Amino acid sequence: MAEKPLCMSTQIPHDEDTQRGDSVRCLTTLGHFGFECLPHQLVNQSIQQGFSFNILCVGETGIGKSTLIDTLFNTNLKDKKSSHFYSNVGLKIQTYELQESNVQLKLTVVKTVGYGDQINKEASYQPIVEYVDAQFEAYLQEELKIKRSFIDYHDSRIHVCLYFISPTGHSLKSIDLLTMKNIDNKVNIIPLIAKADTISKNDLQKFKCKIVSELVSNGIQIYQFPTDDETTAQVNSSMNGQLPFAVVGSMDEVKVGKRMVRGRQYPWGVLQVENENHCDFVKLRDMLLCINMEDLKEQTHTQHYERYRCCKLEKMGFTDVGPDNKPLSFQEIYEDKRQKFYDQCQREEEELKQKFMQRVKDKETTFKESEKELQEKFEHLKRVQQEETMKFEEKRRQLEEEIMDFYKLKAVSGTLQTLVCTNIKKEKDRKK
Ligand SMILES: Nc1nc2c(ncn2[C@@H]2O[C@H](COP(=O)(O)OP(=O)(O)O)[C@@H](O)[C@H]2O)c(=O)[nH]1
Ligand SMILES: [Mg+2]
Repeated sequence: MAEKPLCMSTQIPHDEDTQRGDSVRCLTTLGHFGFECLPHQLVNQSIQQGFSFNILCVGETGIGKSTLIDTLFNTNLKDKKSSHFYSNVGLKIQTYELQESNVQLKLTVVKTVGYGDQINKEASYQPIVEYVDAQFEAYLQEELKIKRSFIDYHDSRIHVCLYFISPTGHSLKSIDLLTMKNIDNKVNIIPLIAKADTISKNDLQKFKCKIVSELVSNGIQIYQFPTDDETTAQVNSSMNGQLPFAVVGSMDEVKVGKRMVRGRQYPWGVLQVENENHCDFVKLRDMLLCINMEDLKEQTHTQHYERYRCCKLEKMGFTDVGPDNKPLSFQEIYEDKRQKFYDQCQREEEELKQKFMQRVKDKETTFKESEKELQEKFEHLKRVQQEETMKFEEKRRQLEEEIMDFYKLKAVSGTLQTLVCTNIKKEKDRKK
C-alpha cells in the first residue's frame, strides 16, 4: 500500500507560480502546523541572548555628550568633567549592562575626549576613523577564524554616531565638515544640535536649514531613517525632514504644576526635556531606541562593514571572479596567490643574489687596489730601508776606520811617551 503523504490536503499550487515556471512554488496551507510561531521563537531567542548597541558621540568638550547619554538611558553614568587641555583627540569607551523590564541591553558608549580643543584641528577625525576601522577589523578577523565564536563575541562595531553640533546659530565649523566627511561611509551619522535651549526657536529653524544645505553642498551622507517598512514609513520620513535634531539634556528633576519632570530651570520658565514642543529629545530617543535600532545595526553590517570587508579582502588579493570573468574558488585564489608569492620570492632572491655578487666583485676590486697600494708602499719602504742600511753601513765603516786610526795613534803616542820617559830618566842619571 502506498504511504499517505503528510499534509496532502493542505497544499494547493498557486496558478501564477505554475505559469511563471519557477523552481520554487508558493503553496497556501489549509491547516495549523505551528510555523506561524516562528517570529515568537525569534523574539524569545533575542530576549534570552540580550541586545547590544554601540554609540559613538562626537563633539566638543562640554557640549553635553555625557548629559545626553544619561538623559537617553535615564542613567547616571558618572562621567567626570573633561579637561580642555589635551594635546590630541582621544576616545573614552565605556560598556554598561542595562535592563528594561526583561530586556537586557549591553550598551557601549564611545565619547571623544579633547575634540576641538587643539589649535590645529586637521587631524581631529583620525582617531575616530581609526577606532571605527579597528572594530570592523576585529569583526573581520573573527569571521576569518577557523574556530569562530560569535555567540560570546562582543561585536563592538559602531552602530550610530551622534554628532553634536555647537549651537552657534550660524553654520557648521570646518572641523564638523571634515570629520563628518571622513566618517560618513563608515558609520550612520545622526547630527544633533546640542544645548538647543541656548538658541531661540526662530534661529533654530534657520540654523537647521543652514546645516542641511551645508551637508548637502559638501556631499556628506547622514543616516536616513528607513521608509521601506509601511508601519514606520510615515514617521520615519517625517523625522528625516526634521534632522538635525535639536536636543537638550538634563538629569535634573524640575517641578511643573504638580508633576516632576526632567528639565532645565530658567528664571523665565522650565525647559522640559521630554516635551516635544520644547526640543527634539523624544524624537531622537524614539528614532534611536524604539524604532530604528535594528535598522542602524543592519545598515552597519550590510553597508558600512560590507564596504570595509570588501576593500580589505580586495587589498589582500581576494576576488570573486578571475580575469576571464569566471567564478574563482577559494582554493584557486589561494593557489594563484601562492604561485605569485613564490614567483615574487624567486625574483627577490635572484635580485638579492645579483646584488650580493656585485658587492662581492666591488669589494674584491677595492681589496685588490688596496693590496697593490700596500705592495707599492712596502716596496718603497723596503728601498728606503735598504738605502738607510747602506748609509748606515758606510758610516759604520768610516767609524771603524776612525777607531783603527785612533788606536794606531794611541799606540804611537804610547811608544813616544815611553821613549821620552826613558830619555828623561837617562838624562837625570847622567847628571847625577
Ligand atoms: N544649557 C544646557 N546645558 C547643558 C546641556 N547639556 C549639558 N549641559 C551642561 O553642559 C556642561 C557640560 O556637559 P557634559 O555632558 O559634561 O559635556 P561633555 O563634555 O560633552 O560630556 C554641564 O554643566 C551640563 O550641565 C543642555 O542641553 N543645555
Ligand atoms: Mg563627558
